[in-house]
Amino acid sequence: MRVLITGAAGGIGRLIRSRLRRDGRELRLFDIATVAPAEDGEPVELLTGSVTDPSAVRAACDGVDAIIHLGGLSREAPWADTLDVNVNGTQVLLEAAREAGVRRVILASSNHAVGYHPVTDNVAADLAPQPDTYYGVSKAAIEALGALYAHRFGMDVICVRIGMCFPKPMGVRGLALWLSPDDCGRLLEACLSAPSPGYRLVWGVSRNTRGYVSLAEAEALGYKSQDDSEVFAAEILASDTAAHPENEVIGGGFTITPLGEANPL
Ligand code: 15L
Repeated sequence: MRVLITGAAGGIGRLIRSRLRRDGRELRLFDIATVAPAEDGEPVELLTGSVTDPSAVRAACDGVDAIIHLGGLSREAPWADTLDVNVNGTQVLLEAAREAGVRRVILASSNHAVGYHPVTDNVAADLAPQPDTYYGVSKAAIEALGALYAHRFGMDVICVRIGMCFPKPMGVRGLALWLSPDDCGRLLEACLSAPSPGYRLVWGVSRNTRGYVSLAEAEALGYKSQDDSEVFAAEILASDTAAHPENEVIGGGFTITPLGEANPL
């Protein structure tokens, strides 16, 4: 089985590379930036290119069984860039996947597609978009493109509204939204292997004690989280003591970042 990972040089791409290693699986790693070279015997193929370049993306999709599309801007940026890289880039990817006969595509969406939703218990994964930034708008558009390709062409498209995937959660908000790197690997495995999922929208988070989004939709695909941010709670609560009124909505700090300007994490 060959799996294409776009954005393989990015934060999540680097975290999942070793975690998705399986006998009989080859990873094709695609990025505009340099991807770390293969380790001894590591079954990977490295391709350089932009997600907005149709011929490079078509070549990347050739002979592929499934795609994990992480490529794109991962935070707020000027509208023209966001539209081009995230929205146009995803259309280019889905169209190339369709042409190449790739049956399954996993799209990296984000909590910022619904960043203005208030923090309430058990927030469902299929919540209508309430983006908090241009970046959030692009993620809502990515989900819509995925739905179009799934419904029109019968492709399996799973959009994962990722909370926050770093080695450790960042700040108090991260205690609720953390997706541990190991759980990210588990969730992507479930997305790759679930039988005939069609179009799905799921949250990508760990089973955090302080979590508030629903895991049920991801669990229906076979995901079983094994991690909980609570192990970092004491350390984070001691260092992040400021009041955070922005954290009353899911998107937190993104909701107060100026539109179109690069924001800190
Ligand atoms: C995201 O969607 C970003 O890609 C990531 O870098 C984090 O900033 C995360 O959201 C977050 O909500 O903190």
